[in-house]
Amino acid sequence: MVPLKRRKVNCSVTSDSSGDRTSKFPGVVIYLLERKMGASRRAFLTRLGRGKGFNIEYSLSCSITHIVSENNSGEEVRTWLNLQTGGQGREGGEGRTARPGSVHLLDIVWYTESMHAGIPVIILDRHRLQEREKPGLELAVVSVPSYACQRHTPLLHHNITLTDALSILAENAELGENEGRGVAFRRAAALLKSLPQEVRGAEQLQGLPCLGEHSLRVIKEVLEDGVSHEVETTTHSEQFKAMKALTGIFGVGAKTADRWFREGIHTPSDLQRSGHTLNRAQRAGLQYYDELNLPVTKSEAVAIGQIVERAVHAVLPGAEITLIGGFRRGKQTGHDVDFLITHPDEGREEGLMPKVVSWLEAQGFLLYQKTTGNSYLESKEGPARPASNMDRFERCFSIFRLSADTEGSEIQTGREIQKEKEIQTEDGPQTYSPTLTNTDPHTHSDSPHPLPQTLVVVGDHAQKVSWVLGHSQCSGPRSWRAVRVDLVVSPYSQFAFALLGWTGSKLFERELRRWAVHEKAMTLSSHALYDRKRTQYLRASSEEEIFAHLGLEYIPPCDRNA
Ligand code: 8GT
Ligand code: MN
Repeated sequence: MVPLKRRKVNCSVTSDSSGDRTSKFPGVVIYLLERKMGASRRAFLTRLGRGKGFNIEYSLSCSITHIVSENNSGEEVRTWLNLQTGGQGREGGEGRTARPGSVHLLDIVWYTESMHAGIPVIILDRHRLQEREKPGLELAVVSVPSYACQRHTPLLHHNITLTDALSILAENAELGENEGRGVAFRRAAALLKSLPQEVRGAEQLQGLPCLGEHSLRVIKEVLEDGVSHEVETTTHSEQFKAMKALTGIFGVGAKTADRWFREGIHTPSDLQRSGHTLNRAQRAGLQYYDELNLPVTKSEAVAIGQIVERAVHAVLPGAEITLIGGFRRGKQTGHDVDFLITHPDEGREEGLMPKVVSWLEAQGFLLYQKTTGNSYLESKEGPARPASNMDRFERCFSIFRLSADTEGSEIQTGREIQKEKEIQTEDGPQTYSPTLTNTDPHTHSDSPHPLPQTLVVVGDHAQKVSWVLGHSQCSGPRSWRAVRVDLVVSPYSQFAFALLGWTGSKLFERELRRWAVHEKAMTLSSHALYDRKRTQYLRASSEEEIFAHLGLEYIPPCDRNA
């Protein structure tokens, strides 16, 4: 409440004031709220009060000091007051309305006790209007830390409708290459994901960090109307739809998509017809467009993991393979599958990727791959290098060819697969030769060439796959699908940093780096942690140690879904 002395004294009174000069209690100007009280009771109580020397006004004015109501919650009275005062009330100036927040909002109990006592009684807590609790709406949120890396953010949370709305606006900002705006929406969404309960009213958000003006506006709109006008407009906009469709092509970023959009290309089919020269990644992206936009299931990820394990162990026994990215955070589906590979004898991992890729290619598992070498040199790059998402590990961006066993959903073991191959390949395993023509992105995927009946999983993918591009060449359900797979090789000494950096979520990682720089004067990357004050690298062999170096509580992967 604004202290009385700060309030203007000379504002005009518009009421039928009973003449406060005769009031026995200057400084106490009462307004009885008719809402729920009724006109006749209000008139009776007014007469009663005035008879006892109280100043009771019939109209709202800036001189009102006490608003008394019956059967209303504080929230209801504030809402009502806001409506009367055009949203914020005015103090002084035209001086016609009370200013919400600057008066005592009191229950009728205070009034009747004052009548009884013949003087305005001291205001106690029980006299103040209570906030009505909506069922199950106790606000358990006391304080929420402002960095997402300080919070537990589970996969399943309570505010899906709100976070979906904010995510669309974030995505739209990112597609428009407005990174700052995108991050602001992502931070707001991440905050909502970390709340222990559903937000049902904007008043619950008071005092929470990360909620900018724009995000709050969207949240309020969704809470009140069920939808946000801006979100609706965005999702229906041609540009947003086209940008999503075009960046959904593997190898196509926002810049390229925007250029194409301006040329009138809105869909992958438009692009295919346009005759644009595409790079190798984009050609593969276009060819497997529909499949790569189908979510990858956990069982498919596990199946791919088995293939990767076989490949890696075939060329470097003892190497360790870890499923990273969203699946490590507990997601049941993903847009790709990410693996981190290392070997306990540091140095043994060098040059591993080309060998793994050769093995996979020879077995017909790869539809596309691009390998980049390790370009990280700690001494040269570490401290000087800004915190960044991009790292320099030996890395392979690929598209796997995952076979589906339409008969069942059992994932076969390596030995079973080998056995199956022996049975199915007439000439036995020695002469077995996967059809490499299938790895050429120019050929269509349902090539009649014999394919290795290698793995694996499945379920109903074969039925679900209905790729638009090249559809005419498909003659029925296919026994395999294309899956985006990222392989990363890390030296053992950097493994914990790589694991932390590649587990995500992207926002969680960004927040970790922001925390490191701003709160700890440290630089964190997927390779190392550098302490700028002590001018030294901080070693770690586990994620727990990195959190400890950063002065953060350890957050397990399943709670990094910011
Ligand atoms: P998903 O289910 O959509 O695949 O979700 P995800 O698994 O969380 O996302 P992702 O795009 O596959 O990225 C996995 C994690 O690797 C992210 O947290 C990302 O920040 C991290 N990451 C790095 N370095 C790089 C990099 O150079 N490129 C990409 N794309 N991600 C990187 O640490
Ligand atoms: Mn991923």
